[in-house]
Amino acid sequence: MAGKANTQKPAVHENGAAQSNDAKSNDLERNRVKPQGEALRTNQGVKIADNQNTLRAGPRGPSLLEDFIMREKITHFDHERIPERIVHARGSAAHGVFKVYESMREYTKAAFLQDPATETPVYVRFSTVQGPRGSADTVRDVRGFATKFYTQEGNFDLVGNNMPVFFIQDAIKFPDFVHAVKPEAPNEMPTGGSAHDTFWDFVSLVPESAHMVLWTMSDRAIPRSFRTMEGFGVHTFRFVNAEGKARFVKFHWRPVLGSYSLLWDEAQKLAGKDPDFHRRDLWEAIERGDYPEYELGVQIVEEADEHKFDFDLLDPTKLIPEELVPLKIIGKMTLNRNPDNFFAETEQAAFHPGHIVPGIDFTNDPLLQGRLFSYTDTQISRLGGPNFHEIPINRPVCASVNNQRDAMHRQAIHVGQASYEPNSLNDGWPKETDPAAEDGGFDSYQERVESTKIRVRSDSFADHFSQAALFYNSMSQPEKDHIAAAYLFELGKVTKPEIRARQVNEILANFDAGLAAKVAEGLGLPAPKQGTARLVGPKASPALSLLNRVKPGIKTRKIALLAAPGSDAAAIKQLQEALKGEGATPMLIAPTLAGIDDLAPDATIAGLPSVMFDAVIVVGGEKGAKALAQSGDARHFVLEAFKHLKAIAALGAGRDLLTAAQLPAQSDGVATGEDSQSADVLKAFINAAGQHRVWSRAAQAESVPA
Ligand code: HDE
Repeated sequence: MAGKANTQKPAVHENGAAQSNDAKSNDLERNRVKPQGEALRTNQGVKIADNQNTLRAGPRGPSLLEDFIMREKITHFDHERIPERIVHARGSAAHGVFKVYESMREYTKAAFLQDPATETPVYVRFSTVQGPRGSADTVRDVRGFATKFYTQEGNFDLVGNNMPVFFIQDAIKFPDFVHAVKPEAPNEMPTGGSAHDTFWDFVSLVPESAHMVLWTMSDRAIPRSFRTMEGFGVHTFRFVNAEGKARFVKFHWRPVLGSYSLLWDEAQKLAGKDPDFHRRDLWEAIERGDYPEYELGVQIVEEADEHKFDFDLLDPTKLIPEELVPLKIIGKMTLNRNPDNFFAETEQAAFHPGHIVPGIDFTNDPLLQGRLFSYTDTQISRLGGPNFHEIPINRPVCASVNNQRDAMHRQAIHVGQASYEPNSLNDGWPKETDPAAEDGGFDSYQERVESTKIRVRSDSFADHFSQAALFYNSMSQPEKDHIAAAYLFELGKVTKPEIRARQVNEILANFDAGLAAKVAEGLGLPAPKQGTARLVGPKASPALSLLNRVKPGIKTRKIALLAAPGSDAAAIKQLQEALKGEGATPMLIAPTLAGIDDLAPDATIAGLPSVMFDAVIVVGGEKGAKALAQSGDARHFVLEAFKHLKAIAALGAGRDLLTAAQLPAQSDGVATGEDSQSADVLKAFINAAGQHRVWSRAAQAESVPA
C-alpha cells in the first residue's frame, strides 16, 4: 500500500542536501582531509610518538604483537587495493560543469536540461576497456566516456564509449565477449590489446561484431587525447516531456577542439615512452587552465518514425547516420578541476546506465536491459557492499532519504524508529512524490508490451554488414589505409590460420571486397570470394570521417622548440610568445638541461621525444644548430616527426638538422627560412600544425626510417 503522496519539495537532510551549483564541490570539501598542522594519529585518534620503529623486545630482539600502532598500519596497508573494474579498469577522470544552451522543455522534463542558467556539476571518467589498471593509455581499444551529472533531481549517468555502436546485441553474450578480448587464460597475455587468438576467434564467429570491430580497427581506437575524443551513449534512450510525450534519443559528445587520432606507430611507441600519455594530457591541460570542452548533441526520433529505418533502433550495433537524423547540439560540458585523490574519487566512482532522472527513460535494447542489472551488481563486489552511493564521489547533490538500512560501511545515521512505509510513527515520512507535481517523482514511461515469453533475437537485428560497409565507405583514403594495416597487424598476430581466414572470408568479404582482398594478400591468403550479404541503406556518411572533424587553429597543441646551448635565445622567446598567443603549449627541448642563455629547457630530447608532441620547430643559431645536427636523439626527433606527418619548421641554421637527418629537401608541412625569426615561416607552420597531420606527406614519409 502506498503512503500519501508528497507534493512538497524533496526532504532535505544534512548529508548532501546543498542546492547551490557548487553543491558537489561543497559535498566533497566536507570529506577532504588536509594534513597541514595535524598531528600524526592512529585511526582511533591516538597521537603517535614514533612512526619509524616497531615495538621490540630489546634493540635487536623480536617484534612484539602488542604493537597496535604497527599492526593497525600494516593491516590497513594489506587491504589498500580493491578489485579493479572487470572492464574499463584503466581510466582517469575530472570534475566539471554542464549547461544546456536552450531549454529542452519541448522534449524532456529533465530539470538539468530546462534552463541555460542551471549549471550542473559533472564527474567524467575516460577509460580503456581491455587492460588492467596499470596498462598503457595508447593501446588500440575502445575508450569509455562515462559522465555523472549531479542534477538537482538525482544523478544521471551517461555511461558511453567513444564509438557509437557495440560488439554484441544481447547482454547475455557480454561475458563471452569480455573473456575473449581479455588477456588469455594460460599466460595473461596480451596486456591492453585485442591482437590475439581468442578475440579474433570470437569475433570471426559472431558476425554482429563486424561493425564495431571495424571501428576498433579504425583511428577512433587510438585517440590523440581524451580532450579531442567523441563520446556516444550508444543505446537509444527516451526523452519524456512534462506532457508525457516520449521521443527516442541518441546522445553524442563532441569535443570543441575537434577530434584527432594518433598514428599506430606513435601509439605503440607512446605505450612505452609514456604509458600515462592520455592521463597526463588531461591532467596537465586542466592544471594549465585549458579546460576540455565537449558539446552535448542529441539525435531525436519521433515515436511514429521508429520503424522508418533500415535497421532497428533497439539494435546497439547500429548508429543513426547524421545525414538521416541531424545532430542537435544542446549544451556544453567543461572539465575544470582535477580530482584531489585518484582512489577516493576516480577509483571509487560508480557509474551506472540505470542512474536516470525524470525526463529520461530506457528502451528495450537488450544490451541496455542487461547493463541495467550489471552495474549495481559489479559495484557490490568492487566497492564492498550496497552502500557505495554514500561514497562522496557517488552521492547525489540532492537528498537521498529512504527506508533502506544497514549493510556494509553504512555512513548515514538514520534517526527514528520507522524504517518502513507506510508508517505513522514518523508521520509517514519519507513519502512518495506525485509525478505530476513540480519536482515530481520518477514515473516509468508506459510502453505497451504484450508478447510471448521467448528466447529469440528479433529478425530486425539480422543485418550485420550494411553499416560496416557504410562506415568503411565513409572513410578518407588515409583512414582506409590505416584500417587495412590494423587488420593486418592484429590478424598477423593470430597464431591459428583458420581464424585469420574466417575473419577475412566470413566477415570482411561480406562488407568490402577491396578491404578483404588487401588484408588477404597481406596475410598470404587467397583472395576471398565476394560475400553474400545484402547491403542496404545509405552508402556513406561523411560525418563519420575523422578528417572531417578537424577544427582550425593550434589551441592546446604541444609544440617542441628544439634547441641547444648556442641557439638563438631571442628567437626562442619570440616563438614561445607567438605560439602561446595562439593558445598552443610550446616546450623548450634540448639535448641536456643546461641553460640556453637565460632560458631553462623544459625537458631533454630523450625525456620528451617527438611522439609526445604535435609539431616541432628547430630553432636557429649556428652553435646550437650544430650541436643538434650532431645529436642522434635530435635527428631521430625530426625523423619521427616527419614520419608521423607532423608540422615541422626549421629556422636559420636549424635547417642543418633536417639535412643531417637526411630528410627530403622539399616536403609538405615543412616550413623553412633563412632567418631565425621569420613571420612567414611561423605562419606556414601554424597553418600546417592546425591541420593536425600533413596527410599529403604520407607517401614520402613511408620511405623514411624511424
Ligand atoms: Fe559496461 N561495464 N557493460 N559498457 N561500461 C562496466 O561496470 C557491462 C557496455 C562502459 O568509468 C562495468 O563499474 C555489461 C556498453 C563504461 O567506471 C560492468 C555490458 C557500453 C564503463 C559493465 C556492457 C559500456 C563500463 C565494469 C553488456 C557503452 C566504465 C566496472 C550488456 C555504451 C565506467 C563497472 C567507469 C563498465 C558491464 C556493455 C560502457 C562490469 C554487462 C554497450 C564507459 O558492470
